[in-house]
Amino acid sequence: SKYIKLEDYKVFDYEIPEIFMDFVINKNAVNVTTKLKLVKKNKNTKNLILDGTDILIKKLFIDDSLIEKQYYKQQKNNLKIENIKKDIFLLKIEGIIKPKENTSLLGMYESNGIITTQCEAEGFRRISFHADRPDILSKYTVRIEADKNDYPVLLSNGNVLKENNLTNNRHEIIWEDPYPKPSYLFALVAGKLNCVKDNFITKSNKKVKINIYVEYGDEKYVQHAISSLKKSMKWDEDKYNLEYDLSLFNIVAIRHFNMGAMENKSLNIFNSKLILANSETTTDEELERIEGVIAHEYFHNWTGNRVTCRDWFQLSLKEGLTVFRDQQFTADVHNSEIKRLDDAKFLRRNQFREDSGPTSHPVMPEKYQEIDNFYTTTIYEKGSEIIRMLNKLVKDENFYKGFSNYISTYDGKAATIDQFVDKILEHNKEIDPKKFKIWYKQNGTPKVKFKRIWDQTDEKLTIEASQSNPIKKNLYNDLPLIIPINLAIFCDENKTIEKTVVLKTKKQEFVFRNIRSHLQIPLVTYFREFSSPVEWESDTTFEEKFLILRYEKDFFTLSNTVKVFYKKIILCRLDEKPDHKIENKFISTLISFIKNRDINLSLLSELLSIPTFAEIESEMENLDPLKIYKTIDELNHLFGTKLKEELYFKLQEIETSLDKVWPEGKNERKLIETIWKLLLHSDDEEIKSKIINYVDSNSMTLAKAALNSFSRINCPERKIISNIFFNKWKNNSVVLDSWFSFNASIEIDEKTNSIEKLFENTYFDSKSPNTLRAILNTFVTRNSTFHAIDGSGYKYIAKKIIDFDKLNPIVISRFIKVFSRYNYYSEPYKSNMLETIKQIKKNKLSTNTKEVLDAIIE
Ligand code: HT7
Ligand code: ZN
Repeated sequence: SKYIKLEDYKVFDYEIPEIFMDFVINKNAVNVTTKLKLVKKNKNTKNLILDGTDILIKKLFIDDSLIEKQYYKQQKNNLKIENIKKDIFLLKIEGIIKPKENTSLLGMYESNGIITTQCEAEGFRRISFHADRPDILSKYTVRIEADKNDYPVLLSNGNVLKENNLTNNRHEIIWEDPYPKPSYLFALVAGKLNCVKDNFITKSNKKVKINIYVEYGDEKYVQHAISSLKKSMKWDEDKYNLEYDLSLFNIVAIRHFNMGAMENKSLNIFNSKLILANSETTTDEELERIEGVIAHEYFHNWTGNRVTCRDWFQLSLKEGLTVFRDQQFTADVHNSEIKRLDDAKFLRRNQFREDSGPTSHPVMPEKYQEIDNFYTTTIYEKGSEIIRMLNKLVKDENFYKGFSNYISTYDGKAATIDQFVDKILEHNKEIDPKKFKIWYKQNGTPKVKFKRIWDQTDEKLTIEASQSNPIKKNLYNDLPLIIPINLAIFCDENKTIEKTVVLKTKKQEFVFRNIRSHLQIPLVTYFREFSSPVEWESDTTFEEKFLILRYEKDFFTLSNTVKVFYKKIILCRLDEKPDHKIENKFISTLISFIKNRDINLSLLSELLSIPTFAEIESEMENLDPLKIYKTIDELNHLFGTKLKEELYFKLQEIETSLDKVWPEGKNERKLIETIWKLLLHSDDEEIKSKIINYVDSNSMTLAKAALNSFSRINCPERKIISNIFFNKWKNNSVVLDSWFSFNASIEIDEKTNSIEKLFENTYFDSKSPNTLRAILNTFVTRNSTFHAIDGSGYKYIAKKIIDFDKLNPIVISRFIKVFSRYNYYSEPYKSNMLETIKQIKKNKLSTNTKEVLDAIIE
């Protein structure tokens, strides 16, 4: 079968305790000589099959004797050696690879003259032959040799053992990594890079050298990355008692990179946009994200590297856990309530969308074709939510004890999700590990229903809860999950009872006694702090929801309730039946939020933000996209007009804080973006001239806020500010991507495809996934011409998909999910989309993209 299945897992026939690699970098190719120390474990085999793709074999040796050609067979993706008599031997493979010809950004490739590697998940096999699976852990020694002018910097994992000058202006360096690691954590970088140095003293007083390598000229942008790294190192010591284990930590910034970053042992490689940052070039949100990703990759040193995954079905063991840790970190160093709100929003918008569509899968999938397609928000963010629930269920003391136990038990080994959960639940009597693990096997978003039964005389409130899963195909989906529910019972304005209850069966009753309430029926809010990754339904009326907006303090619940109102208002308008009563009352509530001087301004910005098309799209059925865009524009206009006075007042109040240095002033800057957008949509000319001045601001947050607030405002000023931004930033490729994105959002008219000229722009770099994503993702989520009624937008994007899939399958197989909800669209959009998908399918596509397409139309 074309699927790799979890149930087929078998240990490999050999162990590879040591690897010696020799890289000779020449002009057009790299000679790679690998010596694998092989120890046979399966006495019944005489064969050895290693993975390997696009490697030219020059010679093979076993213990220095040449293997004649008839004893080995090279196929497209592997190498088979037969009749091996020895149990322990050294296999030497001399191969040649061509990084300059590699556009996939996997294995070894070149980016702006710099040679770099990306081995996760299965890229190592494009560098050398290997079992290339995460349960083979080896000690690596690596020699790199290259021309001194072209490649002055030569990096790999671990410590430098030796450095020498050679003849012909060449040099060599030998790296040794003392910690056994799987092949996906191997890395090599060679090129002209400048190094910014710093250091960190660990809690046991060890000095760790920090070196950040960037292209010449970019040195001035690395201070944020350095301070983020040092914060992360300290936090991991304080929170998890985990100390860095080597005396050198390198980070390299690379322009052409498929994902955010990679946690290679002691040599993290980052997409430049996640290293090069300061408040002049980077928004507040990006600064926080960069800090979070640097932390994430650093935290992998223990959760992923020292304890790794047995197989790729366990991917969430390292990714879910490390996301959980980076979310905790950001919550600790910034505002935990806002962070929770942001994480819940992200999950609901992205993971719920994925889980209700054709590519829905469990956090521990049962099968896959291309593992690269499984670096999903389900594995990462839902994986993190599951660990958050575990933490909540066993409480902090047990959680951290279990965690430490997990680390010490599996240090230097490859582990499974089962083993992790067992360690956390080891000393717990209330939670059955077997039942909890169902979270990893179900797909789809579980749904919980609540009903209140109020007995005023007995002062007894009963809450009936039931759970179900909308997806029936997966047999595990019929089993009940263990669901922690944070709830609040509001008896009146001043009396609130907060509780965590645990739903363990399909139906359950929770009884609360001695409830004295003046309300007709006590008001209950569920899943406060978004305590479980589920959807829910309750008997709360809209009248009561207005009360929630008065009584609640929990940021998530407030923002969720506001979202319910926006959705209701949008739905009524889509039905051509605007509910003016609710609209007016809701607007009055928003006014009281604006007038509340104590409210967190980031939260206020959240409450005042009308949902975007992408948010609505992920939650609706029978979608009419053009109508949705129109309704959202109308609402921005209406709310901007009705809230004008209060918004102007708030604007004045916060303007003095705009110049503060991040993280100071970030809430004010976030709010100003929301206010600008609303006011601009209310046809306010005064605000227009005010905003334009900020496009040139020395705060990128304000500059981009100014630029983006014009995205859907068709006026001559839009072109002017776009030009100002372009001319200022055209030589900074990281910043310029925002300009590409802004322009991809602009609708000229319903027929004109405004974005083709972006691909023709001299500054467009077709090899840069960042730019490609900036244009494509924005066009499909923020530009309604994508949904042109004649299907031309879909056809246009189809062509881009086919072209770019040849260059970079990882980027395209992710992007193609834009068509995954075609079934939720109304006609003619649905048929147009389906037709487009079928047309795309007729082309020769990468296996990555094909697997996703097959899921979309079975
Ligand atoms: N662990 C890293 C994943 C990753 C990746 C996966 C497939 C292809 C390219 C990739 N680059 C990085 C990043 C992380 O989650 O930390
Ligand atoms: Zn990760």
